[in-house]
Amino acid sequence: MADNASIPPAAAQLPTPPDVIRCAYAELVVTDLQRSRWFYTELLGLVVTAETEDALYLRAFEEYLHHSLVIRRGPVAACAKLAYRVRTPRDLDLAEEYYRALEVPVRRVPAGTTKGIGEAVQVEDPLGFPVEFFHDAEHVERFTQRYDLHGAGAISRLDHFNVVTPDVPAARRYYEGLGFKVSEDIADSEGTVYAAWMYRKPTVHDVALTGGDGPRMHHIAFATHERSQILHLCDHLGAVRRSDHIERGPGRHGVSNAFYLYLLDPDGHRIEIYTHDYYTGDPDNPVITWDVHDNQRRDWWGNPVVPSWYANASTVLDLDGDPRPVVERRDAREAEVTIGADGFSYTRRDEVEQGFKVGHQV
Ligand code: 4SX
Ligand code: FE2
Repeated sequence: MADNASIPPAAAQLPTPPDVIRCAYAELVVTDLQRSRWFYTELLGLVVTAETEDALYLRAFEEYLHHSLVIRRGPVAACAKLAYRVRTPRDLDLAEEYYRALEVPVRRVPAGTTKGIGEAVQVEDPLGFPVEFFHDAEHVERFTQRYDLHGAGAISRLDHFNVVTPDVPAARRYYEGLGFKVSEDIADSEGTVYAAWMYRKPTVHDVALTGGDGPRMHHIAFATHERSQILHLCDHLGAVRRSDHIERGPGRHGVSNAFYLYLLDPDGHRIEIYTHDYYTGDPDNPVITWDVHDNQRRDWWGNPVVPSWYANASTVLDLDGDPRPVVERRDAREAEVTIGADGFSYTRRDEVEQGFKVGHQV
């Protein structure tokens, strides 16, 4: 068999992709900057690197690039950008050529177009997301050992993006073309794929693909060092009677094995706090495929996923700042096949195979 037998012809004809290091920052549009300031700086404890009349540039305690999150005031809540860092300045040329070959909108912007970020290539990716590639960024103080500043819920760094897209296998092929590898996915025995987790840095993911109407942004995830920091965030929210910001968890994921919590910011943007996934950096890292009916896939303890987690996600903007229309998912939806009258899930597959009626109805 030829070496490239598994490469789809379209990908084989594309130029060399840029060398993506990792997911690096996101930009969210919020409708009330002061309300969001409380959530991101007082509750989550993110550090303010810079502030303008209409935007906050935030980083976590171990980050030394200018920001990992921009919160910008705007008329409608949305995700304005998902940014990846590339290895060298030359990778910006590769990014430009790559996306021109994909025939999607591409724009090269000078340094400083986003505060603290060098020259960049902005694209509307084939999945419809506003994506930026950059190499240079302003360095700021890394607060790793500023324990005097870390609260009990200290967040260390950005971990991943999660995007909603109708056709997960097509999105997976697009990201594989860009050099990402799959760590885990969720499928059924008929071959429908419901979600996939993909990485460049050696963790479970930089981006997760969630099957649904898209393009929409499902969540942005930040990492802590300890589970206790996630539990503290829950206690903090309870103490200020803002527990309604908690959407799902805390819990242990099946996929990724990470300990998690999903919060909703004041505009409903979903933020995950995540810790303790595993190393994936060897070239033969095994892919884990979960059965969509396995009731421990999304929560290792079998707790049900709340319907809003499947249903809701943030609008994304195009490069002109206009909301992107959404394309409907045509394949089966995970919530339908696992929840309610038409759905089922099990805890012990062998008992299901033997025909016992032990399926866990959630
Ligand atoms: O819900 S899942 O256990 O599938 C999951 C969701 C695993 C890892 C994640 O980062 C996530 O958002
Ligand atoms: Fe996540």
